[in-house]
Amino acid sequence: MSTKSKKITMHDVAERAGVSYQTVSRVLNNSCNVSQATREKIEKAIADLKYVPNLLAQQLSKHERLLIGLINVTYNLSAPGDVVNRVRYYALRHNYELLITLIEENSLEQMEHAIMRLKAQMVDKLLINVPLGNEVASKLVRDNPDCTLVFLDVDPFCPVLNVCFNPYDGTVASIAHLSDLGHHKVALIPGPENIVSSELRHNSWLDGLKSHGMTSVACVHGDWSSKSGYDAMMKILHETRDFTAVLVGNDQMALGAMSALNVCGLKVPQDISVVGYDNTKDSAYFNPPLTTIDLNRDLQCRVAVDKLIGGQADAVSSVLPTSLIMRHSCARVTHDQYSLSDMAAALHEIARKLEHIPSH
Ligand code: IPT
Repeated sequence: MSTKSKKITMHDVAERAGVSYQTVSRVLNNSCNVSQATREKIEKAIADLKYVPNLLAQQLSKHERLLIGLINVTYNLSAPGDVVNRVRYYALRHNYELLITLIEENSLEQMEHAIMRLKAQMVDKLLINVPLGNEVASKLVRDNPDCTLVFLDVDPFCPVLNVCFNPYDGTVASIAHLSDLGHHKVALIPGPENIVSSELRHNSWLDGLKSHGMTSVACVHGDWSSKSGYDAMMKILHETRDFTAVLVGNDQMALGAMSALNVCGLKVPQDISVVGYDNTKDSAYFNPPLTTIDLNRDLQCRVAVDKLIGGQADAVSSVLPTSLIMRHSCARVTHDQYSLSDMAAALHEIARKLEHIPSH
């Protein structure tokens, strides 16, 4: 025997309140031709019976779909999880429900499948927080003219409608900061290869280092996770110790990198300075609190949801700035941090200058 009780319908509510089915329907649709007394009777019947209105049926009858679809990479990383929470918050503020589809791998096939599943649930407004190259993103837009697609993880200058960050502002500020503190040689731990945001951050480091006359002495990619940051830092330390700072592609990898430095007896920031990327909430509580690049994800999600439900008037991409947040993981270079080769070069330079001083 089934233990499930019978599903309560609008007919049950009407019977309990002693009104017609149409009157219940008018109350559920917020129509104004119902007296206050009748409305209260119906609301009481709904509460007594614990009736749950069928949102989908209501929306279908009004030919409106208050649904946003979000296709997200699996959120065991902190930034994608943050996006889900914030998109949900802004969707609900506009009375939209959120349907989430997670994908494991950013392939065209998985994307097409995810879009199809959401379309099958009558969703025609989609946010896509999956790293995609220009070609795949443009193909998805071409193949889905019946949907509005807003992308959160593509090149900000890609021709599809997107709300993305320009990593250059933050990077330039972080490299200028390290240069002011006397750093010349750095190690790099970028995110995964062939991922747009990771490559943009990496390229912006290389440009920034070049313009400040600094050099990258080692580079090992991670996969955004703390473990990969730890492994990459260990690998770098086995190759060389001829650097005074590390630029890391996100805060989670920076956490792992700081742990590896610590295990190897190097103190942050006295021996090695570290800069992260993301300004995730936790980074303020790392030991030491992490200097990082802020991506205003709240703004990104608010603007993206507005664009998605705002219609054609808002159909222009927004490039959001990134900025440096200075905490305590960077310090001025001291002389005992110089490597033997740096010291030899400095002595050589002093000797050269002394040779030119006329003797009396
Ligand atoms: C990007 C994060 O900065 C990074 O830490 C990682 O979580 C990655 O997402 C996962 O895809 S943010 C992205 C919108 C550029």
